[in-house]
Amino acid sequence: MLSRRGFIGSAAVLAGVAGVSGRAQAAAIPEAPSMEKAVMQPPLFPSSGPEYRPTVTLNGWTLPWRANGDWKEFHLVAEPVEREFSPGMKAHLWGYNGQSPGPTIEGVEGDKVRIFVTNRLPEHTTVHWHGMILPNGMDGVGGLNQPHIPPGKTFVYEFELKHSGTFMYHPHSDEMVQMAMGMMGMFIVHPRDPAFRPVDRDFVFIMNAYDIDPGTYVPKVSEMTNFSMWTWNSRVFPGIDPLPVRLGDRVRVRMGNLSMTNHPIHLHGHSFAVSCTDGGWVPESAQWPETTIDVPVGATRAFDVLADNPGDWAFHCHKSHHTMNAMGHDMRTLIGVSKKDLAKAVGLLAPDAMVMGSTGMAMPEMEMPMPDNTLPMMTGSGQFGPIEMGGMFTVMKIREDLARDDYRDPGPYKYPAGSVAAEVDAPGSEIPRQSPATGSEPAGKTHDMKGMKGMKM
Ligand SMILES: [Cu+2]
Repeated sequence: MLSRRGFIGSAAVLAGVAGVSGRAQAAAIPEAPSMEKAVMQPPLFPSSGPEYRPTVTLNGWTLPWRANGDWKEFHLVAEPVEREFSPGMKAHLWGYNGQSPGPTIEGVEGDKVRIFVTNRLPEHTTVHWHGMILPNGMDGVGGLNQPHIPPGKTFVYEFELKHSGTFMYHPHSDEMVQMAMGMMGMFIVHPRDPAFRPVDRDFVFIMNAYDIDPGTYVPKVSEMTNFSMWTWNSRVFPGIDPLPVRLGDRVRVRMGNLSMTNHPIHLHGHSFAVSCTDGGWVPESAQWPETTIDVPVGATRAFDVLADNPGDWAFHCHKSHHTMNAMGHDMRTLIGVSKKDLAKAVGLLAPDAMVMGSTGMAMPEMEMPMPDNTLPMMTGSGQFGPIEMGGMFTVMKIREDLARDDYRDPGPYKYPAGSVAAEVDAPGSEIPRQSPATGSEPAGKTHDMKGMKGMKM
């Protein structure tokens, strides 16, 4: 829920604003709301100005603004925050207004925005508005375009939202550390014409990765490749909100990527088209059908999809290591190794060790004991058993009976009778195998198709 920090003192107003904007100098700084919960907040419908259909942010919220003359004023506070990745693990990060990532900023093409940035970090920072067409002195590269914002000070950015689209914000100041600590957010600019490619639901999230050792709380900021937590909005499955969607809705999903690698994001059961990048809207004549869209590092992608297929549809990064939580990447592959001999040999060296993984790593109904403050490598359960996922995974839940603008989790999908893959009576032991010696089919009985008796529910 929102809490109010109250107003920043007038000394900070004068110290931060002087020399940057004469127009803002006399005005009080708007209050900086803060978010305590890591749960998707309802869309923030505009109370004045041009109409638009607001976005919702997975496990996040939209930053409220106030009108001041013909300006929209926002207040970001850069500060240390505690973020729950998923129940059972919290991280000590840096973020904005109580959470990492920061709140989504929403405006409308043609708006004039004034964004106050207060620095409550132990070191200097700046904010860069990724993808925006703006005056050079508002671009936020510390040292190049502006002085860094010292700890305790407030700076103000003023620019016009020249074009609509899907943008981001992040520091351009000790960038490696500050982004590895979680400082980032999305910036959505709605078209001025509400009839331009309208959608019924508009979801937003940003991707990042963290390297946090089990039992610890602070990311290792110098890590470049070997991350343990692959997050959407600094959350991992099963802590990532589902995307509740009404059957027949036109849905837009907007994604930013400020991790150190690309993410091929895949939606099951549908075909979609990329509608927007951080460079602008993709002309309809240039779109092609996809089920996976690669989101490069330092880029945004939005896709539009007609939700015409009811059910619980997996929605995830297709790099399979990115749908895992903390795991050791130096594990040996034990598939096919006889566990009996191995267990005997390992037992001589380490009597308490447990040998596993010789038939794969699925762990039905079982999770290993763990140190404090970490998460199982794969976890989560659905109505049919363990889901065996982690990291960048959630579910788009398409339902006929959802109300417009209802974003509550509708629970598990009720499958029509006879529509779920199910076991058949088949003599599994008699399935013919390729002969390793000759490479040919063994002589004798072939698979008995008469054993199949149709699907059961
Ligand atoms: Cu990925």
